[in-house]
Amino acid sequence: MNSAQLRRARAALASFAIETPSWGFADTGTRFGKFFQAAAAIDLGDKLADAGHVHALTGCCPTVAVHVLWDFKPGEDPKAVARLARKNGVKIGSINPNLFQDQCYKWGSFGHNDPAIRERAVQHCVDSIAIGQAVNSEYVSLWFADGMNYPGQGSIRGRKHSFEESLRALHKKLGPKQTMLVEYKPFEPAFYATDIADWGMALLLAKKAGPRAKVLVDTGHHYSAQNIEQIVAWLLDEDMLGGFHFNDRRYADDDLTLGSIDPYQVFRIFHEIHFFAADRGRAPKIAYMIDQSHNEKPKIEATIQTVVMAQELFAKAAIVDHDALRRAQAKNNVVDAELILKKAFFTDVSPAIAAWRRANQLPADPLAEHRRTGYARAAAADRRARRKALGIVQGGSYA
Ligand code: PSV
Ligand code: MN
Repeated sequence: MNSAQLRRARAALASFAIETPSWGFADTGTRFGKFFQAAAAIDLGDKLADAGHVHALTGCCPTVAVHVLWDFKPGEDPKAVARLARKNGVKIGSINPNLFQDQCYKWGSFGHNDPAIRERAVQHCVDSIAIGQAVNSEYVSLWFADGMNYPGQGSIRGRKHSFEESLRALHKKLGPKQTMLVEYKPFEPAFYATDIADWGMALLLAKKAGPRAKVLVDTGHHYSAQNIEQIVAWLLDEDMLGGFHFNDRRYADDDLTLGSIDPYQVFRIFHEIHFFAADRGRAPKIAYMIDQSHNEKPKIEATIQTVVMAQELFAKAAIVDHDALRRAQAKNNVVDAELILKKAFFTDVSPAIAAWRRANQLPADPLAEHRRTGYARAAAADRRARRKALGIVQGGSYA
Protein backbone atom coordinates (compact mmCIF):
# COMPACT_ATOMS: atom_id res chain seq x y z
CA MET A 1 0.00 0.00 0.00
CA ASN A 2 1.26 3.49 -0.72
CA SER A 3 0.69 6.32 1.75
CA ALA A 4 -2.38 7.70 -0.08
CA GLN A 5 -3.99 4.27 -0.04
CA LEU A 6 -3.11 3.86 3.60
CA ARG A 7 -4.78 7.20 4.39
CA ARG A 8 -7.92 6.34 2.44
CA ALA A 9 -8.22 2.89 3.98
CA ARG A 10 -7.70 4.31 7.49
CA ALA A 11 -10.39 6.96 6.90
CA ALA A 12 -12.77 4.30 5.61
CA LEU A 13 -12.16 2.11 8.66
CA ALA A 14 -12.74 5.05 10.98
CA SER A 15 -16.13 5.70 9.37
CA PHE A 16 -17.32 2.10 9.31
CA ALA A 17 -19.57 0.42 11.86
CA ILE A 18 -21.64 -2.70 11.48
CA GLU A 19 -24.54 -3.79 13.68
CA THR A 20 -24.70 -7.32 15.07
CA PRO A 21 -28.05 -9.14 15.32
CA SER A 22 -29.17 -10.34 18.76
CA TRP A 23 -30.58 -13.48 17.12
CA GLY A 24 -27.15 -14.37 15.70
CA PHE A 25 -25.94 -15.26 19.22
CA ALA A 26 -28.83 -17.57 20.12
CA ASP A 27 -29.63 -21.11 19.07
CA THR A 28 -31.17 -20.92 15.65
CA GLY A 29 -31.08 -23.30 12.76
CA THR A 30 -32.85 -24.32 9.64
CA ARG A 31 -36.52 -25.18 9.37
CA PHE A 32 -35.40 -28.82 9.31
CA GLY A 33 -33.57 -28.75 12.60
CA LYS A 34 -31.25 -27.09 15.07
CA PHE A 35 -27.89 -28.23 16.39
CA PHE A 36 -27.58 -26.70 19.83
CA GLN A 37 -24.45 -25.04 21.14
CA ALA A 38 -23.70 -24.86 24.84
CA ALA A 39 -22.30 -21.34 24.48
CA ALA A 40 -25.38 -20.03 22.66
CA ALA A 41 -27.16 -17.14 24.36
CA ILE A 42 -30.23 -18.06 26.39
CA ASP A 43 -31.69 -14.62 26.93
CA LEU A 44 -31.24 -11.00 25.94
CA GLY A 45 -28.66 -10.49 28.70
CA ASP A 46 -26.46 -13.18 27.12
CA LYS A 47 -26.99 -11.78 23.63
CA LEU A 48 -25.93 -8.30 24.75
CA ALA A 49 -22.93 -9.71 26.60
CA ASP A 50 -21.84 -11.58 23.45
CA ALA A 51 -22.41 -8.49 21.30
CA GLY A 52 -20.40 -6.40 23.79
CA HIS A 53 -17.58 -8.95 23.65
CA VAL A 54 -17.53 -8.79 19.81
CA HIS A 55 -17.47 -4.98 19.95
CA ALA A 56 -14.68 -4.95 22.53
CA LEU A 57 -12.57 -7.14 20.22
CA THR A 58 -13.36 -5.48 16.90
CA GLY A 59 -14.17 -1.87 17.87
CA CYS A 60 -16.62 -1.86 15.02
CA CYS A 61 -20.01 -3.07 16.33
CA PRO A 62 -21.37 -0.48 18.75
CA THR A 63 -25.05 -1.36 18.21
CA VAL A 64 -27.16 -4.52 18.38
CA ALA A 65 -30.32 -5.19 16.37
CA VAL A 66 -33.21 -6.57 18.39
CA HIS A 67 -36.28 -8.54 17.33
CA VAL A 68 -39.21 -7.32 19.38
CA LEU A 69 -40.96 -10.63 19.98
CA TRP A 70 -37.78 -12.60 20.54
CA ASP A 71 -36.03 -10.08 22.80
CA PHE A 72 -38.69 -8.12 24.71
CA LYS A 73 -40.86 -9.77 27.34
CA PRO A 74 -44.42 -8.37 27.44
CA GLY A 75 -44.48 -5.22 29.53
CA GLU A 76 -40.68 -4.98 29.69
CA ASP A 77 -39.26 -1.49 30.17
CA PRO A 78 -37.22 -0.67 27.04
CA LYS A 79 -35.12 1.79 29.04
CA ALA A 80 -33.99 -1.08 31.28
CA VAL A 81 -32.95 -2.96 28.14
CA ALA A 82 -31.04 0.10 26.95
CA ARG A 83 -29.29 0.25 30.35
CA LEU A 84 -28.39 -3.43 30.12
CA ALA A 85 -26.94 -2.82 26.65
CA ARG A 86 -24.88 0.09 27.97
CA LYS A 87 -23.62 -2.07 30.81
CA ASN A 88 -22.30 -4.45 28.18
CA GLY A 89 -20.63 -1.67 26.21
CA VAL A 90 -23.15 -1.51 23.35
CA LYS A 91 -26.36 0.30 22.39
CA ILE A 92 -29.66 -0.96 21.06
CA GLY A 93 -29.72 -0.49 17.28
CA SER A 94 -32.48 -1.28 14.83
CA ILE A 95 -35.83 -2.43 16.16
CA ASN A 96 -37.29 -5.34 14.21
CA PRO A 97 -41.03 -5.86 14.68
CA ASN A 98 -42.23 -9.43 14.28
CA LEU A 99 -45.10 -9.80 11.84
CA PHE A 100 -44.72 -13.45 11.00
CA GLN A 101 -45.10 -15.63 14.08
CA ASP A 102 -48.50 -14.96 15.58
CA GLN A 103 -51.27 -17.28 14.39
CA CYS A 104 -53.30 -14.30 13.19
CA TYR A 105 -50.72 -13.71 10.44
CA LYS A 106 -51.44 -16.94 8.58
CA TRP A 107 -52.77 -14.93 5.62
CA GLY A 108 -50.47 -11.98 6.07
CA SER A 109 -50.00 -8.86 8.19
CA PHE A 110 -49.95 -5.56 6.26
CA GLY A 111 -51.28 -7.48 3.24
CA HIS A 112 -54.01 -9.39 5.09
CA ASN A 113 -57.48 -9.08 3.61
CA ASP A 114 -59.00 -8.45 7.06
CA PRO A 115 -58.57 -4.79 8.10
CA ALA A 116 -58.58 -5.80 11.78
CA ILE A 117 -55.45 -7.93 11.30
CA ARG A 118 -53.80 -5.14 9.31
CA GLU A 119 -54.55 -2.75 12.16
CA ARG A 120 -53.11 -5.17 14.68
CA ALA A 121 -49.93 -5.49 12.60
CA VAL A 122 -49.59 -1.72 12.26
CA GLN A 123 -50.17 -1.33 16.00
CA HIS A 124 -47.34 -3.80 16.72
CA CYS A 125 -45.08 -1.63 14.55
CA VAL A 126 -46.28 1.54 16.29
CA ASP A 127 -45.37 -0.13 19.60
CA SER A 128 -41.96 -0.97 18.09
CA ILE A 129 -41.52 2.69 17.12
CA ALA A 130 -42.20 3.62 20.75
CA ILE A 131 -39.57 1.10 21.89
CA GLY A 132 -37.17 2.68 19.39
CA GLN A 133 -37.85 6.14 20.81
CA ALA A 134 -37.37 4.93 24.38
CA VAL A 135 -33.98 3.43 23.59
CA ASN A 136 -32.89 6.20 21.20
CA SER A 137 -32.74 3.94 18.19
CA GLU A 138 -32.83 5.44 14.72
CA TYR A 139 -34.17 2.52 12.73
CA VAL A 140 -37.34 0.46 12.60
CA SER A 141 -36.61 -2.37 10.21
CA LEU A 142 -39.56 -4.03 8.52
CA TRP A 143 -39.59 -7.45 6.95
CA PHE A 144 -42.84 -9.10 5.90
CA ALA A 145 -43.42 -12.80 5.39
CA ASP A 146 -46.64 -11.79 3.60
CA GLY A 147 -47.54 -13.36 0.32
CA MET A 148 -49.36 -16.19 -1.36
CA ASN A 149 -48.46 -19.78 -2.06
CA TYR A 150 -51.00 -20.44 -4.82
CA PRO A 151 -52.21 -18.61 -7.90
CA GLY A 152 -55.63 -17.11 -7.46
CA GLN A 153 -55.38 -17.18 -3.67
CA GLY A 154 -55.87 -13.43 -3.34
CA SER A 155 -55.75 -10.18 -5.22
CA ILE A 156 -52.16 -9.19 -5.98
CA ARG A 157 -53.23 -5.57 -6.52
CA GLY A 158 -55.48 -5.61 -3.47
CA ARG A 159 -52.60 -6.73 -1.29
CA LYS A 160 -50.36 -4.04 -2.79
CA HIS A 161 -52.96 -1.41 -1.87
CA SER A 162 -53.17 -2.75 1.68
CA PHE A 163 -49.39 -2.44 2.00
CA GLU A 164 -49.42 1.11 0.65
CA GLU A 165 -52.10 2.14 3.11
CA SER A 166 -50.54 0.44 6.16
CA LEU A 167 -47.02 1.70 5.45
CA ARG A 168 -48.32 5.24 4.99
CA ALA A 169 -50.20 5.02 8.30
CA LEU A 170 -47.08 3.73 10.03
CA HIS A 171 -44.82 6.39 8.54
CA LYS A 172 -46.99 9.06 10.20
CA LYS A 173 -46.07 7.62 13.59
CA LEU A 174 -42.29 7.86 13.13
CA GLY A 175 -40.45 10.21 15.43
CA PRO A 176 -38.34 12.99 13.87
CA LYS A 177 -35.12 11.00 14.27
CA GLN A 178 -36.46 7.67 13.06
CA THR A 179 -36.14 5.98 9.68
CA MET A 180 -38.22 3.07 8.54
CA LEU A 181 -36.46 0.42 6.46
CA VAL A 182 -38.41 -1.75 4.03
CA GLU A 183 -36.78 -5.11 3.32
CA TYR A 184 -37.58 -7.31 0.33
CA LYS A 185 -37.23 -11.03 -0.26
CA PRO A 186 -38.33 -13.04 -3.28
CA PHE A 187 -39.34 -16.24 -1.52
CA GLU A 188 -39.97 -18.03 1.77
CA PRO A 189 -42.35 -18.44 3.39
CA ALA A 190 -44.53 -17.40 0.43
CA PHE A 191 -43.41 -19.24 -2.69
CA TYR A 192 -45.85 -18.14 -5.35
CA ALA A 193 -46.01 -14.38 -4.78
CA THR A 194 -44.27 -12.62 -1.92
CA ASP A 195 -45.87 -9.21 -1.41
CA ILE A 196 -42.53 -7.32 -1.32
CA ALA A 197 -40.52 -9.60 -3.57
CA ASP A 198 -37.83 -7.30 -4.92
CA TRP A 199 -36.11 -3.94 -4.66
CA GLY A 200 -38.48 -2.29 -7.16
CA MET A 201 -41.49 -3.14 -5.05
CA ALA A 202 -39.73 -2.06 -1.86
CA LEU A 203 -38.69 1.19 -3.53
CA LEU A 204 -42.22 2.02 -4.74
CA LEU A 205 -43.74 1.24 -1.37
CA ALA A 206 -41.09 3.21 0.53
CA LYS A 207 -41.57 6.23 -1.77
CA LYS A 208 -45.31 6.12 -1.27
CA ALA A 209 -44.97 5.71 2.49
CA GLY A 210 -43.09 8.98 3.04
CA PRO A 211 -39.67 10.65 3.05
CA ARG A 212 -38.27 8.72 5.99
CA ALA A 213 -38.87 5.29 4.47
CA LYS A 214 -35.89 3.71 2.70
CA VAL A 215 -35.03 0.33 1.20
CA LEU A 216 -33.07 -2.33 3.05
CA VAL A 217 -30.95 -4.70 0.96
CA ASP A 218 -30.44 -8.14 2.50
CA THR A 219 -27.70 -9.65 0.35
CA GLY A 220 -29.21 -13.13 0.75
CA HIS A 221 -32.56 -12.07 -0.70
CA HIS A 222 -31.71 -12.20 -4.39
CA TYR A 223 -31.81 -14.70 -7.21
CA SER A 224 -28.50 -16.36 -8.01
CA ALA A 225 -27.34 -14.29 -10.97
CA GLN A 226 -28.74 -10.99 -9.74
CA ASN A 227 -26.37 -8.03 -9.81
CA ILE A 228 -26.71 -6.67 -6.27
CA GLU A 229 -24.23 -3.82 -6.72
CA GLN A 230 -26.32 -2.47 -9.59
CA ILE A 231 -29.36 -2.40 -7.31
CA VAL A 232 -27.23 -0.65 -4.69
CA ALA A 233 -26.03 1.97 -7.22
CA TRP A 234 -29.59 2.69 -8.35
CA LEU A 235 -30.91 3.00 -4.81
CA LEU A 236 -28.02 5.28 -3.88
CA ASP A 237 -28.69 7.48 -6.89
CA GLU A 238 -32.34 7.76 -5.83
CA ASP A 239 -31.31 8.50 -2.22
CA MET A 240 -33.33 5.44 -1.23
CA LEU A 241 -30.72 3.06 0.16
CA GLY A 242 -31.33 2.86 3.90
CA GLY A 243 -29.36 -0.16 4.99
CA PHE A 244 -28.01 -3.64 4.54
CA HIS A 245 -28.45 -7.04 6.07
CA PHE A 246 -25.19 -8.75 5.28
CA ASN A 247 -24.64 -12.46 4.82
CA ASP A 248 -23.38 -14.66 2.02
CA ARG A 249 -25.30 -17.32 0.21
CA ARG A 250 -25.06 -20.18 -2.20
CA TYR A 251 -28.65 -21.11 -3.03
CA ALA A 252 -31.24 -19.22 -1.09
CA ASP A 253 -31.50 -17.24 2.13
CA ASP A 254 -28.93 -19.45 3.75
CA ASP A 255 -27.19 -16.93 6.01
CA LEU A 256 -23.59 -17.96 5.40
CA THR A 257 -20.77 -15.87 6.83
CA LEU A 258 -20.19 -12.69 4.83
CA GLY A 259 -17.65 -13.14 2.04
CA SER A 260 -17.33 -16.89 2.61
CA ILE A 261 -18.60 -17.61 -0.90
CA ASP A 262 -18.04 -14.46 -2.90
CA PRO A 263 -15.94 -11.72 -1.26
CA TYR A 264 -15.58 -9.96 -4.62
CA GLN A 265 -19.33 -9.34 -4.69
CA VAL A 266 -19.21 -7.63 -1.29
CA PHE A 267 -16.22 -5.61 -2.51
CA ARG A 268 -18.20 -4.51 -5.58
CA ILE A 269 -21.11 -3.41 -3.39
CA PHE A 270 -18.75 -1.35 -1.21
CA HIS A 271 -17.08 0.04 -4.31
CA GLU A 272 -20.42 1.45 -5.53
CA ILE A 273 -20.85 3.16 -2.16
CA HIS A 274 -17.35 4.69 -2.15
CA PHE A 275 -17.63 5.69 -5.82
CA PHE A 276 -20.97 7.38 -5.14
CA ALA A 277 -19.44 9.22 -2.17
CA ALA A 278 -16.50 10.38 -4.30
CA ASP A 279 -18.77 11.63 -7.09
CA ARG A 280 -21.17 13.40 -4.73
CA GLY A 281 -18.60 14.65 -2.25
CA ARG A 282 -20.53 13.15 0.66
CA ALA A 283 -20.82 9.73 2.22
CA PRO A 284 -24.36 8.32 2.14
CA LYS A 285 -25.99 7.48 5.48
CA ILE A 286 -26.35 3.71 5.49
CA ALA A 287 -27.16 1.32 8.33
CA TYR A 288 -24.79 -1.62 7.91
CA MET A 289 -26.13 -4.65 9.70
CA ILE A 290 -25.47 -8.37 9.83
CA ASP A 291 -28.34 -10.82 9.42
CA GLN A 292 -26.88 -14.27 9.98
CA SER A 293 -27.83 -17.24 12.12
CA HIS A 294 -25.26 -19.97 12.47
CA ASN A 295 -26.15 -23.60 12.80
CA GLU A 296 -22.66 -25.08 12.47
CA LYS A 297 -20.03 -22.44 13.25
CA PRO A 298 -19.61 -21.20 16.83
CA LYS A 299 -21.74 -18.08 16.81
CA ILE A 300 -19.27 -15.54 18.18
CA GLU A 301 -16.47 -16.81 15.92
CA ALA A 302 -18.76 -16.54 12.87
CA THR A 303 -19.73 -13.02 13.88
CA ILE A 304 -16.12 -11.93 14.35
CA GLN A 305 -15.21 -13.48 10.98
CA THR A 306 -18.00 -11.48 9.35
CA VAL A 307 -17.06 -8.19 10.97
CA VAL A 308 -13.38 -8.57 10.11
CA MET A 309 -14.22 -9.52 6.54
CA ALA A 310 -16.59 -6.55 6.18
CA GLN A 311 -13.89 -4.17 7.44
CA GLU A 312 -11.29 -5.62 5.09
CA LEU A 313 -13.53 -5.42 2.02
CA PHE A 314 -14.72 -1.92 2.93
CA ALA A 315 -11.08 -0.81 3.18
CA LYS A 316 -10.14 -2.50 -0.11
CA ALA A 317 -13.05 -0.81 -1.91
CA ALA A 318 -11.96 2.54 -0.46
CA ILE A 319 -8.61 2.43 -2.27
CA VAL A 320 -10.03 2.05 -5.78
CA ASP A 321 -8.40 4.77 -7.89
CA HIS A 322 -11.53 6.74 -8.82
CA ASP A 323 -9.75 9.22 -11.12
CA ALA A 324 -8.12 6.44 -13.10
CA LEU A 325 -11.43 4.60 -13.21
CA ARG A 326 -13.28 7.65 -14.56
CA ARG A 327 -10.57 8.10 -17.23
CA ALA A 328 -10.76 4.45 -18.27
CA GLN A 329 -14.54 4.63 -18.38
CA ALA A 330 -14.47 7.82 -20.48
CA LYS A 331 -12.28 6.04 -23.05
CA ASN A 332 -14.36 2.83 -22.88
CA ASN A 333 -11.17 1.10 -21.83
CA VAL A 334 -12.84 -2.01 -20.46
CA VAL A 335 -9.66 -3.87 -19.62
CA ASP A 336 -8.10 -1.07 -17.59
CA ALA A 337 -11.39 -0.27 -15.85
CA GLU A 338 -11.80 -3.85 -14.74
CA LEU A 339 -8.14 -4.09 -13.71
CA ILE A 340 -8.49 -0.99 -11.52
CA LEU A 341 -11.16 -2.76 -9.49
CA LYS A 342 -9.20 -6.01 -9.39
CA LYS A 343 -6.03 -4.24 -8.32
CA ALA A 344 -7.75 -2.74 -5.29
CA PHE A 345 -9.43 -6.05 -4.48
CA PHE A 346 -6.13 -7.90 -4.47
CA THR A 347 -4.24 -5.22 -2.52
CA ASP A 348 -3.24 -6.33 0.94
CA VAL A 349 -4.88 -3.78 3.24
CA SER A 350 -3.72 -5.45 6.43
CA PRO A 351 -1.18 -2.64 7.20
CA ALA A 352 -4.07 -0.15 7.33
CA ILE A 353 -6.19 -2.46 9.46
CA ALA A 354 -3.29 -3.18 11.82
CA ALA A 355 -2.56 0.54 12.20
CA TRP A 356 -6.25 1.30 12.84
CA ARG A 357 -6.47 -1.44 15.47
CA ARG A 358 -3.31 -0.24 17.17
CA ALA A 359 -4.58 3.34 17.23
CA ASN A 360 -7.82 2.15 18.83
CA GLN A 361 -6.11 -0.13 21.37
CA LEU A 362 -7.73 -3.18 19.82
CA PRO A 363 -6.27 -6.65 19.55
CA ALA A 364 -4.33 -7.24 16.34
CA ASP A 365 -6.29 -10.41 15.62
CA PRO A 366 -9.82 -10.32 17.09
CA LEU A 367 -10.56 -14.00 16.40
CA ALA A 368 -7.31 -15.21 17.97
CA GLU A 369 -7.90 -12.90 20.93
CA HIS A 370 -11.45 -14.24 21.36
CA ARG A 371 -10.07 -17.78 21.50
CA ARG A 372 -7.35 -16.71 23.90
CA THR A 373 -9.82 -15.14 26.36
CA GLY A 374 -11.70 -18.43 26.84
CA TYR A 375 -14.96 -16.43 26.66
CA ALA A 376 -16.84 -19.18 24.80
CA ARG A 377 -15.71 -21.87 27.23
CA ALA A 378 -16.83 -19.81 30.21
CA ALA A 379 -20.13 -18.92 28.51
CA ALA A 380 -20.75 -22.59 27.72
CA ALA A 381 -20.18 -23.62 31.35
CA ASP A 382 -22.37 -20.84 32.71
CA ARG A 383 -25.17 -21.32 30.19
CA ARG A 384 -25.15 -25.10 30.50
CA ALA A 385 -25.67 -24.73 34.26
CA ARG A 386 -28.39 -22.10 33.83
CA ARG A 387 -30.23 -24.26 31.29
CA LYS A 388 -30.15 -27.12 33.74
CA ALA A 389 -31.50 -24.89 36.52
CA LEU A 390 -34.21 -23.61 34.21
CA GLY A 391 -35.15 -27.16 33.20
CA ILE A 392 -34.35 -26.49 29.54
CA VAL A 393 -33.70 -29.87 27.94
CA GLN A 394 -32.82 -29.56 24.31
CA GLY A 395 -31.51 -33.04 23.60
CA GLY A 396 -28.24 -33.83 21.89
CA SER A 397 -24.92 -32.69 23.23
CA TYR A 398 -24.20 -28.98 23.47
CA ALA A 399 -21.02 -28.94 21.47
C1 PSV B 1 -36.02 -12.69 6.81
O1 PSV B 1 -35.46 -13.77 6.12
C2 PSV B 1 -34.96 -11.86 7.47
O2 PSV B 1 -33.96 -11.53 6.53
C3 PSV B 1 -35.52 -10.61 8.11
O3 PSV B 1 -34.60 -9.57 8.12
C4 PSV B 1 -35.77 -11.06 9.52
O4 PSV B 1 -35.89 -10.01 10.44
C5 PSV B 1 -34.57 -11.91 9.77
O5 PSV B 1 -34.35 -12.59 8.52
C6 PSV B 1 -34.72 -12.91 10.86
O6 PSV B 1 -33.61 -13.74 10.92
MN1 MN C 1 -32.77 -9.74 6.69
